[in-house]
Amino acid sequence: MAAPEPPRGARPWRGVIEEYRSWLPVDADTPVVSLGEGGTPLVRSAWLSELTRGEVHLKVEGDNPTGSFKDRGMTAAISVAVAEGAKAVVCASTGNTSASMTAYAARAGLTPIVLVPHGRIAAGKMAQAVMHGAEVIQVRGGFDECLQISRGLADSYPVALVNSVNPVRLQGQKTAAFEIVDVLGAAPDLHLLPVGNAGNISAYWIGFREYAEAGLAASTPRLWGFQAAGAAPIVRGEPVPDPDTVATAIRIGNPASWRLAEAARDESGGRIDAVTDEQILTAQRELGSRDGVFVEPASAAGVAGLVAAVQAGEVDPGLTITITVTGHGLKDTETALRGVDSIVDSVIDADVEAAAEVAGLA
Ligand code: AN7
Repeated sequence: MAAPEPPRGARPWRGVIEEYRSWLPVDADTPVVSLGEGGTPLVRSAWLSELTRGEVHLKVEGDNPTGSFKDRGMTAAISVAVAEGAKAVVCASTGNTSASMTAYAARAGLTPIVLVPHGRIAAGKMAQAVMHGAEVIQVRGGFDECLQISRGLADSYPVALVNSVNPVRLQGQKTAAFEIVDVLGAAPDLHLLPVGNAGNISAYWIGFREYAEAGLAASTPRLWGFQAAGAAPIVRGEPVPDPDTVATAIRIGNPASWRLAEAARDESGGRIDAVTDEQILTAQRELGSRDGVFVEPASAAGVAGLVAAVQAGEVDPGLTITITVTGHGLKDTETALRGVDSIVDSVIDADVEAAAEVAGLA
C-alpha cells in the first residue's frame, strides 16, 4: 500500500540553506537569512522539445524572491557575512546582484552598498535597490571597474564583499543543479545557460559534480554557456575593454570566474560560445509568446544558443536538455517594449461589437 500523502502545506519549501544544509558551508550557529529562495519551476518547453527532437526544460529562475538566480547565492553569502559579524556589505552589479544583495541585507539589518556602471542598468533593478534602502554609487566606468572598486573597499574597510568572487555565493548557486537532478530523477545530457561574470556556470558545475560524486546522479551534463557577442571575452580569449550588448546583465568584459568557467566547460566536455543581440531578443520573444515565460534579455542567451546550435546541426536528437533562464522580464520592460510601435492595437468606444470587430472575432 502506498504511503499516505502528507497533508497539504505540511512541508513548505524552506529556502535553499534549509533544503540543502549538509551541502553548504553553514553550521548550526549560522543565522539563516532567507526569503524562501529556490524551489523554482522546471517547465517543459514544447517548441524547444520539438525543435531538438528531445526533451527540453526551462529552469525558471525569475521565480526567485527578487526575480533572479542571484538569491540562491545571496542567502548563503549574507548568512555567512552575518555569522562573521559584518555590519555592511558591498557588491558591484549590472543590476541583479544588487537587487538581491540589498533585499537580503535589508532583512539582516546590514548596510548595503552598491556599485553600478554608468548608464544602462534596467530600471526595475534600480527600483529594487532603492526600495531595499541601498547606498547606490554609480561609477564612471563599466562593471569591471565597479568590481575592482568593490574589492578595494572590502580590502581596506569594514565591509564584506558579496560578489561571486566570494566562494560562498557559488556554493548557494549550485543548489539549482541539485534541484534539476532532484526533479528529473537524473542529470540532463546537456545544460545551457547565459555567461556574464561566469559565476553561475561555475556553480552549476560544482553542483552537478557533487551530486554525481555522492551517487545521486549517474552522470554529469555537458555545460554550454553563452555570452553576448559584444561582451564575449571567454569566447575571444581576451578581455573586452568596452563590452556592449542589449543584454545589460551580461555586459561584462573581464569575468571574475573566467578560469573556473573554462574548467567547467572543459571538464564537462562543453563549450562557451557567443550569441548576437538579435538572436537574444528573438529568443526572448519566443520564450514569452510560446512558453509563457517572460525573461530579461540576458536570460534568453541559453535558449538563443540552443536554437543556433540546432540550426548548425550540433544537437543530437533524443537528448534531455535543461536551460536556465536566469531573471524575470519585468525587471526590464523598456527593452521588451523597444521596437514595439504601439502597445495598444486599437482604441474603441465601450462596445462589445466594436471589440469583437477589432479583435477579428466578428
Ligand atoms: C539575468 O548582477 O553579474 O555568469 O552583477 O543578471 O554568473 O555572472 C548578473 C549576471 C545571467 C550572468 N543572467 O551570470 C550582476 C551580474 C542574468 C544576470 C547573468 C547575470 P554570471
